Amino acid sequence: MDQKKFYITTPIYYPSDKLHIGHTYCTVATDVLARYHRLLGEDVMFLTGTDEHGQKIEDKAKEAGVTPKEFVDRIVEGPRGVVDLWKLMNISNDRFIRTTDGYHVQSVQRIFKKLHENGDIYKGTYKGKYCKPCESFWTESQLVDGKCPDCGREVQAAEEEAYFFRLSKYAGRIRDLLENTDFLEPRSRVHEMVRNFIDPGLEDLCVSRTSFSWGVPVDFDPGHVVYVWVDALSNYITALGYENDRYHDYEQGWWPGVNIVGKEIVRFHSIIWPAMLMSLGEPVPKKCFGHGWLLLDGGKMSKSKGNVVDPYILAEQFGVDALRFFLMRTFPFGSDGNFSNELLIQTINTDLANDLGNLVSRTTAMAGKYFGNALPAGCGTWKEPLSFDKELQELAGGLRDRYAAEMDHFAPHKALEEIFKVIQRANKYIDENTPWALAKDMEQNGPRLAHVLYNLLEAARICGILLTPFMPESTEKLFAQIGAGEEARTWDSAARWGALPETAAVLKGENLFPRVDMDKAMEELEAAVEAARQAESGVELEPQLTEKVDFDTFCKSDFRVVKVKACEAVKKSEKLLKFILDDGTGVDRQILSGIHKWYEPEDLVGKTLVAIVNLPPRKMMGHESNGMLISAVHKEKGEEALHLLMVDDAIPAGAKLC
Ligand code: ME8
Repeated sequence: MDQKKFYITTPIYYPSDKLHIGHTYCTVATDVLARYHRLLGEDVMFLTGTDEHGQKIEDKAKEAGVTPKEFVDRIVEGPRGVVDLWKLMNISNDRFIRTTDGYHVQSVQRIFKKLHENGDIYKGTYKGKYCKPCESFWTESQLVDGKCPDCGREVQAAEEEAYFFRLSKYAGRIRDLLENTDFLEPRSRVHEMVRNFIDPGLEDLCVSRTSFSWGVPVDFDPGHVVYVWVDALSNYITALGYENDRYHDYEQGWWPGVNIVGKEIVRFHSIIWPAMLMSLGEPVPKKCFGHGWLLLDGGKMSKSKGNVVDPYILAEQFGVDALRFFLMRTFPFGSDGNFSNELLIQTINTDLANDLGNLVSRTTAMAGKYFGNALPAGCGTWKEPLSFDKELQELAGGLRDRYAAEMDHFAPHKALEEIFKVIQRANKYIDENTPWALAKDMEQNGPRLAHVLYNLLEAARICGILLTPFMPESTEKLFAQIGAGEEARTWDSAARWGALPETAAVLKGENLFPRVDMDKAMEELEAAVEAARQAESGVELEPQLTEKVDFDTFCKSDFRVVKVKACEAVKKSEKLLKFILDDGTGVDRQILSGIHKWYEPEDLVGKTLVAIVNLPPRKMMGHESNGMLISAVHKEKGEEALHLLMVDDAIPAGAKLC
C-alpha cells in the first residue's frame, strides 16, 4: 500500500525583525504535528520559510542603509537568524522557502497572470486605508475606531491605480466552506470570520501596488508589484512545484495540505487563500488551524513594544526540549496564553524534573542497584496481578489511542495531559509497591520486585514514544536508559504492553531534567537578556558599583560648569589636550585631558562643560592639571567611546552641580 502523504506548513515569517517566542511557539507546534505524523508512519512534507517582500522591509532596509535583499539575508541566514533558530529548536522542516527565491517569484507571476486571464483580476482605482505594519488594506467600515482592526495602529489614506481580485464572487463558496465543512478550526474562528467578514459582504481585494518596488513585479504591467499576501500565500503551492520546475510534488499527491497559522492571519488563510485556489481551479487546503497568541503582561509581543522574549536565550538556558515541551504543555493550542519565565521554570520542575525525570531515574537506579542493569527473564508477567498492576497496565496500554485522538484534533496540550496521567500513575505505583522494602528480602521478593520494575520501564517506554514529537533528543536518552531498541520505539509498539524485552540492558544515565533553582535562574536570565541587548546594540556598559558612598563624602566633590576659553594639543602627546577654562572665579583654570582620540581642540573652544575642580593638582607631560573634565564612557563594538558632558550654554561658568 502507498504510504499516506501528509503536508503541513507554518506561516512564512516576516524577516523584518528577529523572531521571538511567539513565532517559535507556532513553529514548534507545527514541528510536533509533523513529527507525530512521521511517527504514525506517514510520508511527511513540512514546509516553513520567510515572507520577504513588502513596503515594511523596503523601509527598514533603507533605514539600515542596505538593499532589501541584504537586509533580509542577514535576518534569515545571518548569525542567530531564522534558519539558525529553527536548527537550534530542532525543527524538522523538509523544505524552507524564501519568497525572494527565483522559482517562487516566477510562479507568483504565473499565478497572477492566470487569475488575470480567467477574469478574476481586473484594473481599477484603489481608495481606502492602508496599515503599513500589517501590509493590509481596509475599507472604512472595517476599521475599528478609525484604526487597523488587526493591530490597532493608525492607517493611512491611499489612492492609486491597482489590480483587484474578485473576492466578492467567491463569497457564497467561502461561506459554505467555513460553515458546512470542518476546514477551519477551532470552530470559534469560523464564527469570527463569518461575523466580521462574510456577513458584512466580501469586497474585492486590492492585489497590486505602485507606490513601492520591493515585491514581485507584475510582468504584464511594469510599475505594479504583486500585493505581498498574494505573493506570500502562494508559497504553500510554489514550494511543491506549482507553476515552476524546481519541484515536482504538487501533482504527486502532496496537495492539499494543512496550514497552521496564528489567529490574526486566519482571515488571509480561510477567505483569501481558498478563494485564490478556487479561482485557479485547485483544491483548497484540507485544514486551516488558527492558534492563539502568547501574550506578555496581557498584550501581544512585538518588537515595537519592546516586550519580546528571545527564544535563543531561553533555549540556551533551559534546553531546547524543555522549552519545546513547556510551549506545548502550558498553552491550549487554540487559545491565547500568558507567557512568563516563572511559569516556564515551574513547568520544568513539576512535570519534567519531578514527574518524568524522577520516574526514569528512580526506575533505572533500582534496576541497576537490585539487578545489575538487566531484569531477569520472566519478569514481564505475574501470576496474580494486583489491582494496581492492572490499573497501570490498562492506563498505559490505552494511552496511545487517547493521545492520537487529541493529536488528530490539534490538541497537543491535551495529548500531553494524557501522558502525564500515566507518568503520575506510575510514580504512585512506585509508592504502592515500595520496591526498597521488597529488596530487603531478594530471595523471597526478587521476582515481584523485578515485575514491578518491568512495569515501570514499560510505562516509561510508552510515554517516551509518545513524547518523541515534543522532545526528540531527551526521549532518545530515555530510550537508551531503559534499554528500548528500535523495535520498542515504534508507533505500533506504543499500544503493545510488553514490547520491551524483559532482559533489556537498563543503564542509569545522566539526569534527564535537572531541577532549576528559580531565583538563580531568574538572575541568570536577566544577565543573559542584558548581555544580548548590549551585544545587539554593540554597546557595552561598565557594571554599576554596588559599594555605597555616604552622602557627606559625595558632597565633598565640587563639580562646576566651565567654559572653554582655549584648547590645544600637548606637544609630543598623542592623547592629551590642554584646556584654559573660565570657572567663574575670574582666574583661568588649566585642565589636561586625554581625549584627543575623540575631539579636535578647535571644535571645543566655546563649549560649556562640567569639571570637578577640587582634585589635587597633577603634573602631566610637564603641565599642571587642576581638576578633571567629566565625560560619559562606554564601549561600542569593542571600542572605547567617550563623550564630554556638554551642558546648556545658558548656564553661567562656575554654577555648582548638586
Ligand atoms: O504573519 N504568539 O508573518 P509574521 C503566537 N508573513 N504566535 C505568534 C505571535 C505570538 N505572540 N506573534 C507572531 C506573517 N505569531 C506573514 C505570514 S503566511 C503565507 C504569511 C505568529 O512573522 C503569527 O500569528 O508576522 C503568525 O502565524 C506567525 O507567527 C508569523 O508571523
